[in-house]
Amino acid sequence: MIMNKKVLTIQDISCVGQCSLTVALPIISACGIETCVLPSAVLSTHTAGFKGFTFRDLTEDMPAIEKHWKKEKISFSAVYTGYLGSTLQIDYVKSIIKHLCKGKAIVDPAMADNGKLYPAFDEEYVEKMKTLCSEADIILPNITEACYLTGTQYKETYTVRYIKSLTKKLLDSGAKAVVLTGVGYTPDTTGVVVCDNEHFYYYKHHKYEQSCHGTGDVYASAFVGAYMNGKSVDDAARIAADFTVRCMENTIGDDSHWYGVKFEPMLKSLIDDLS
Ligand code: PXL
Repeated sequence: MIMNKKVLTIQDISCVGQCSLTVALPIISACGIETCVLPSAVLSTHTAGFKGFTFRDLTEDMPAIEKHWKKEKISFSAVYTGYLGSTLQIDYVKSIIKHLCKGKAIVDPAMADNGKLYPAFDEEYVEKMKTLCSEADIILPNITEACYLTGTQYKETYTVRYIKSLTKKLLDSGAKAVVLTGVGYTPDTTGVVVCDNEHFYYYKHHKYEQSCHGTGDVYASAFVGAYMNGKSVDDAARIAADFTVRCMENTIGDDSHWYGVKFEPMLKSLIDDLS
């Protein structure tokens, strides 16, 4: 019998803004992987730059959804979580992972960037996110999130030693592997660190002066797509980095597209990288 891989991704629907589910669903599907979704919340737009957005928290729906899936004997080859709607929701997400995930739990603790938490989150949420990360097989924080998760002071410039101590703290707290994004030691480079208790890998690439919103979600989704295609964590991290850079190159200079990256024309190049 053919067992197709099926990923469940749990994150919000920002109706407009090119992040979270509207990015994860097309990218993972383009990688040839069946993608099931559990929306954590529905927002009219994302929260970074738009004012007056609506926010409907879907926490209450989650236990009934899990119950129905259990009844239907539905399970997933992996669960990938992103921006979640509430602290209580994190408990429901853990239950879904425990009962319905047959493979890896991949957690993007999407909650902060550039030294600051996103508007919807507070310290209580950070504490709860720590517990989800400690149970994950792979976590994909940026440096800001890694600092919040480990109680480390955020720095804009840092040494290899600082990064190694950050990743060690994350591994010590329970995550089996860490993919740390946005790590650059010189002004014109950035990159990604992949490590577990046995190895440490660094992939460096060009850094653009302009940052683009939503690149964390594009990166994590491409990582999941590549990883579910059988790529190693290192290779998936590199493929996702190259894809994200191409998406940025396709977006920078288009000021009307300040809210997200134009990833769609780049999907073919991601598919080509998987072969
Ligand atoms: O890209 C992360 C993200 C996802 N979802 C929502 C957001 C953000 C970042 O600001 O606001 C709703």
